[in-house]
Amino acid sequence: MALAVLLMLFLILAMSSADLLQNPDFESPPTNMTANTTAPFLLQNKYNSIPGWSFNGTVWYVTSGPNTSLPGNGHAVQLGQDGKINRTFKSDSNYMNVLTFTLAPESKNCSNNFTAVNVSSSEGYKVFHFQGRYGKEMWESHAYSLTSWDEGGLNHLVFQNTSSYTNSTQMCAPVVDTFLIRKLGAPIGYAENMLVNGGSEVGPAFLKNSSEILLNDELQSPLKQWSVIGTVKYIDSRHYLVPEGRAAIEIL
Ligand SMILES: *[C@@H]1O[C@H](CO)[C@@H](O)[C@H](O)[C@H]1NC(C)=O
Ligand SMILES: *[C@@H]1O[C@H](CO)[C@@H](O)[C@H](O)[C@H]1NC(C)=O
Ligand SMILES: *[C@@H]1O[C@H](CO)[C@@H](O)[C@H](O)[C@H]1NC(C)=O
Ligand SMILES: *[C@@H]1O[C@H](CO)[C@@H](O)[C@H](O)[C@H]1NC(C)=O
Ligand SMILES: *[C@@H]1O[C@H](CO)[C@@H](O)[C@H](O)[C@H]1NC(C)=O
Ligand SMILES: *[C@@H]1O[C@H](CO)[C@@H](O)[C@H](O)[C@H]1NC(C)=O
Ligand SMILES: *[C@@H]1O[C@H](CO)[C@@H](O)[C@H](O)[C@H]1NC(C)=O
Ligand SMILES: *[C@@H]1O[C@H](CO)[C@@H](O)[C@H](O)[C@H]1NC(C)=O
Ligand SMILES: *[C@@H]1O[C@H](CO)[C@@H](O)[C@H](O)[C@H]1NC(C)=O
Ligand SMILES: *[C@@H]1O[C@H](CO)[C@@H](O)[C@H](O)[C@H]1NC(C)=O
Ligand SMILES: *[C@@H]1O[C@H](CO)[C@@H](O)[C@H](O)[C@H]1NC(C)=O
Ligand SMILES: [Ca+2]
Repeated sequence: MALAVLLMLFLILAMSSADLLQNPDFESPPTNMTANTTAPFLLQNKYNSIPGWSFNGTVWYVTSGPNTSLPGNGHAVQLGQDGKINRTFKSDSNYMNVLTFTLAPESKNCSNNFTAVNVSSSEGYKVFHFQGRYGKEMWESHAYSLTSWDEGGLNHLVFQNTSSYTNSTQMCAPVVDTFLIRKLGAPIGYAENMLVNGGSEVGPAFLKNSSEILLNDELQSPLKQWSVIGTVKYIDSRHYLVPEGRAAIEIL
């Protein structure tokens, strides 16, 4: 019995390597950007590229400031007209991969639903909106589950601007940052709880600076074994009082 418990713990530890991506947070600046260059900095194909990423359309390299709030004091990219960024990573077929990323509006004027990014992968896509009413920050963490991949285990992730331009006084191009991939192992069931992943421990990685991730409307949610109807917050025990373990769900 004790051995079985230890094995389960080992699985949980083995899965939590959170940085499978190179330059996941855009802190390695674009080539051809000197110390003198001021952000926002328009990226142009072939003159400058962001290590680890490809891009197309209008993409800006931005710095956290009064207009754009980011997790930490860092940098991010903003997807303008037809703007998209993409990258490839190798999935480990023994695990389900879950992506956590942050989404921010261009300015405070863009709160409700104007800011949207389409995240696509080998298996489909999902459009994420900045909801702007569940937290104190001007950015939100979202999660996307990756359950399949191409031959060779490759997953192609694409993030593109799908903000609809409904208000000409508002520029609502999405700002994205901080991509974490977490490999989810087998969920744990406790002897006294027949519900697999009943403790909701097996879910997306939290950002270093943030303790909540928004999950909405998904049959196969990033929270292993759970479907989500409506919007819920996945919260971390470091900043919230959770009944048990590492994480919990707050129904909104
Ligand atoms: C920064 O700009 C100044 C003046 O424009 C220039 O003299 C200097 O060489 C530049 N430094 C770098 C690192 O590009
Ligand atoms: C840097 O970008 C400018 C255009 O913005 C281009 O003329 C120049 O060749 C680029 N330099 C390098 C090293 O790519
Ligand atoms: C950028 O997008 C355009 C239009 O979709 C396409 O024709 C072009 O090949 C793309 N460029 C790259 C480098 O992917
Ligand atoms: C913030 O936004 C205002 C209005 O769009 C603009 O005038 C100002 O230059 C921006 N500031 C920075 C630091 O980007
Ligand atoms: C995130 O953490 C860094 C240092 O780890 C801190 O400087 C920054 O203010 C934090 N940002 C937020 C939004 O909490
Ligand atoms: C992307 O963002 C810009 C705002 O800068 C907007 O004009 C445009 O309609 C958005 N959508 C697409 C699909 O490019
Ligand atoms: C981005 O997508 C283009 C077109 O599909 C591809 O050629 C390129 O290798 C991709 N970039 C990365 C970093 O995966
Ligand atoms: C936000 O909207 C207000 C009022 O419409 C305007 O004065 C301000 O410049 C806008 N800010 C930005 C960053 O666009
Ligand atoms: C934003 O979108 C959600 C889901 O589509 C909807 O329930 C909500 O009412 C929208 N909020 C606003 C302010 O439009
Ligand atoms: C999202 O992106 C995928 C892949 O490019 C595309 O097939 C799909 O139509 C897009 N959906 C929306 C709503 O933009
Ligand atoms: C556009 O945004 C401004 C500033 O938030 C607001 O005053 C105005 O009513 C909006 N217009 C439309 C058509 O939504
Ligand atoms: Ca960053």
